[in-house]
Amino acid sequence: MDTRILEPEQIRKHNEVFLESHGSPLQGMGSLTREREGLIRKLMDFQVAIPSWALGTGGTRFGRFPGGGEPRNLEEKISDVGLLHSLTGSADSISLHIPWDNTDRPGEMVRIAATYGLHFASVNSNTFQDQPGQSLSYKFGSLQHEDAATRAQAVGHNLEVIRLGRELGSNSLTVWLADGSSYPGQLNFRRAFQRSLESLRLIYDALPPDWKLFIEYKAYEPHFYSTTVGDWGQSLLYAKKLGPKAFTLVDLGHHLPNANIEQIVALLLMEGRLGGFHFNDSKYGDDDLTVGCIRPYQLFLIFHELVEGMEEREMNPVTDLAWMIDASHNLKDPLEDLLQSIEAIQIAYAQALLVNQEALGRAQEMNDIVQAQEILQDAFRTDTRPLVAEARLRTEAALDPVGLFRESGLRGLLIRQRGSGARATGL
Ligand SMILES: [Mn+2]
Repeated sequence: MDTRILEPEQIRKHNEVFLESHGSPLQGMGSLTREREGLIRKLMDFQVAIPSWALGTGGTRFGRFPGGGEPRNLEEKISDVGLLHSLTGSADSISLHIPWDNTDRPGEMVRIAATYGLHFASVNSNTFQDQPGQSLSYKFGSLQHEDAATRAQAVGHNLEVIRLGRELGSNSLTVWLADGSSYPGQLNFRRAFQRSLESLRLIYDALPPDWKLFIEYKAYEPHFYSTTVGDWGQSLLYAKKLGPKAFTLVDLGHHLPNANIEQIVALLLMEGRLGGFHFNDSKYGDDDLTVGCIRPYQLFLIFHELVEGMEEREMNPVTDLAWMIDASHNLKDPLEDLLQSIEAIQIAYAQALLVNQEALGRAQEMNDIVQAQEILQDAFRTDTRPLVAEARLRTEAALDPVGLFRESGLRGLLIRQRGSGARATGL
């Protein structure tokens, strides 16, 4: 196990120097109203799960350019998320992908995670690639496969993931299926759906009572003609047929271009079937770029629907939805990329909390479109970074996480500890 590579004392020193040169993050924002105090409290409470597969360099089908010092095993992945959590105060859990993160020492992993203040978020199954020694292939699908034995193998894997997840203290299973077809005529859509539903029902029935099943949809890729859970409608259909523990998971990059994701989110929340999120950003497809790097306004509009919809349903924003990042870093340092994503999520959340819901409701009743836009954009154009920084200061995290990561030479340290050729397991 890694020794802790960032001591609390280093963060305190960094914050002192920051405060000396920049002053309080809230300087210039006027006096703190009660509302803003409440908002800072909400930001302090808000936590995002870090995916284990995003701690190393991703790649494309054309190449991979790792930067060194990647976590070589689960302990080192936990250590990396611990580092992100101490820098931001907002990353208190890690989402595992099985079998990439398989462990025969789950109890020990729980203890190690706890030393960083972490727990295990949703566990992900993997039936989109064949593993060494696997008897039947998923080339033509897993839960939808024509062959009953292949379906049974895929179901069995999911049950195994639930079993491990229980030992890790997780309480949800995320299923993303690559199942689909690349050519017209390859598949009978209805039969593929029904076979998938039957398989999912076996998995659903094995869920512990307090668990949730997240059904993640994706429009295309790896298949290019049809996907068996292709959009939110299909995911919702599965969820409704399965029962109250099944939910739709929205990955921001899994839509066709220009889809109105905020409207999807609003309706799923209304139906009580929004389970959680995979945050990322994209220009064209499932680009898995840093959250908020391309469409920050869309991210804000999504958070606006979330905040409004969660209030309407009296939901707890910290516990009732699973907030996760799903990203792949081909160019940036994975940890710096994740720090930027966490910040972008907090900024958008804070902006959404600033929306004057009452005034917006009145403008909508009056068909005052101009005023509605004024209200939304007034919140979106508010610089919430000082509020987010203040929340970090109060949780003893770093005022400037990327700055501290760089000035402490943390990547260099990781490379010295783990080697320049260290390669994360997973994608
Ligand atoms: Mn995803």
